Amino acid sequence: MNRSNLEGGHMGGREPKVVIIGAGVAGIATAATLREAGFTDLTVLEKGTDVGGVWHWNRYPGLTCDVPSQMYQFSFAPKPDWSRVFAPGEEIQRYLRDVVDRLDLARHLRLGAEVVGAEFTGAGWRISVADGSTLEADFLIAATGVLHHPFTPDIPGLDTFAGRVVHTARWPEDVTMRDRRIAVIGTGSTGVQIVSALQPEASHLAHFVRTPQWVMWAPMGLRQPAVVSALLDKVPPAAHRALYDVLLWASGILADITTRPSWRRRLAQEYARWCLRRQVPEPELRRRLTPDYQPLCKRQVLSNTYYRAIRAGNAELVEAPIERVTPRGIRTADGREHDVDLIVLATGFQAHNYMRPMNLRGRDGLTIDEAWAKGPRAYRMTAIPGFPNLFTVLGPNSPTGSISLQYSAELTARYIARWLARFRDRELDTVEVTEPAATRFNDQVAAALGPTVWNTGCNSWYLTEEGTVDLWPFDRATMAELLGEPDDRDFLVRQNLIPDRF
Ligand code: N01
Repeated sequence: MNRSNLEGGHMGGREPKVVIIGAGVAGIATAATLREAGFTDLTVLEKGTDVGGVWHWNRYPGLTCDVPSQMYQFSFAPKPDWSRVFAPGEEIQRYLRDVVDRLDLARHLRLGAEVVGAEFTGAGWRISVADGSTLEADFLIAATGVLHHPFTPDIPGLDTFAGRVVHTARWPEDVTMRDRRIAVIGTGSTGVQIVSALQPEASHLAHFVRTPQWVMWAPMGLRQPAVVSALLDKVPPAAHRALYDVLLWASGILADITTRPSWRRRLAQEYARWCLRRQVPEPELRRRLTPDYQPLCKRQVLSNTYYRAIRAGNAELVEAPIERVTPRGIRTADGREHDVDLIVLATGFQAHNYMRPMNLRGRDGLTIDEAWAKGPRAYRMTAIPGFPNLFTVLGPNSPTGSISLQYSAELTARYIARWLARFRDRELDTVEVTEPAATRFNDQVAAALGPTVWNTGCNSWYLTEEGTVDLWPFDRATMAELLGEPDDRDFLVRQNLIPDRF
């Protein structure tokens, strides 16, 4: 297939019917990219009441993106006037909504449509929605995200608590924080942000930290200067693109320091240690806040407020293991009772579920649970043996810790568009990655994960239940190469299954 097939002009072609599941960053990137490539028969099914995915569901106080805003946007939809260098969650959700409206993607969108099942029919997909409706599609694209299913820990007695228990990813509007005794459990990016936000209001805040985190200082509250917004507003699209490319290139530093050991990694790690020394002068508290694993091993937490918050007079760090929740609060293994009015679970997500618990059945009735019995895996993040005409965007091994998500999603969508173009040109009816190709890719990933910092002995949400790191261990150039022109040798490409519809 040549590139021109991709770029519209499909005289006499057969338009593929495409269903995309999810209208978060991945789903919006996919819909926009496919539209740009000339595909029009798209339906985006989103279970939420609005677009945005994680940015729609997460509304907890203090929610801020820890990726600079100028990087946390689509290449095709630059926003010149972000309010801050690190944008608040609400502004990102508004941006995503705005992109959908501006690009007229809303006409493809069905909100409140939760996909409960999808079955490969031999030539395409039959998709079942919770409201009882079904859709037929030639291709199914799962853009269901990573930080999707909140994780609620199985703490004994949690259901006996007399006050309120709130998960950060399902924050209710009517919760009172002022002058309350608040317990926050968990110290990932979310826990650190919400402790900083709630501490000034709470009468007392107890932060339950099972494993301390390295917290790097970054100017999270810094406003984007008006002059920058004005300048960006005036630059032509080509200049925006150039700026985006420069930022992408600069962000390669993150892939570099995380994927292989070097003096650059050591320097970044030394910075994390320095931040702790500098911001926590009290030796005893500093000792308690010092992790026993390398900085960058878990998803790095950035904050300019956490250490100040935890040192405040009304805040307390609790490292004693939680024994149980009682009607009055939390009892720890050292026998202490912590009386609280509100328990906040900042305990993260079941990050490796992807499209599960949806009932997904591929060729010969193979379920996704069977296919992933040994953990989630996909060829180049996007294709799964046994699941023809199905692709994932930001699927297994996506770079949630090193490369721009938007970039990765757009690149994957362009890769998928190449297959769709071949369907349109009647070069294929179904396409399925082979088992050996997927195994080969997974072996390459496993070997490349060896020297990554994520593999240096910490427990993090990057690890699957099987203990493997579910991340992209290569650099961006490798990603661009692997998601360039599809390699037919890795696929079963079948033709003449579908009678002409036109
Ligand atoms: O979740 P996490 P998160 N008892 O999995 C603890 C993104 N994000 O929501 O380390 C006690 O990192 C657990 O303890 P331990 C970002 O990618 C982005 O904070 O397992 N504690 C840990 O401390 C981030 O990495 C932004 O010992 C329990 C915490 O819960 C990802 O979301 C903002 C426990 C979970 O931390 C997830 O972050 C916010 C138990 N039984 C989040 N069970 C941006 O700015 C779990 N924990 C883009």
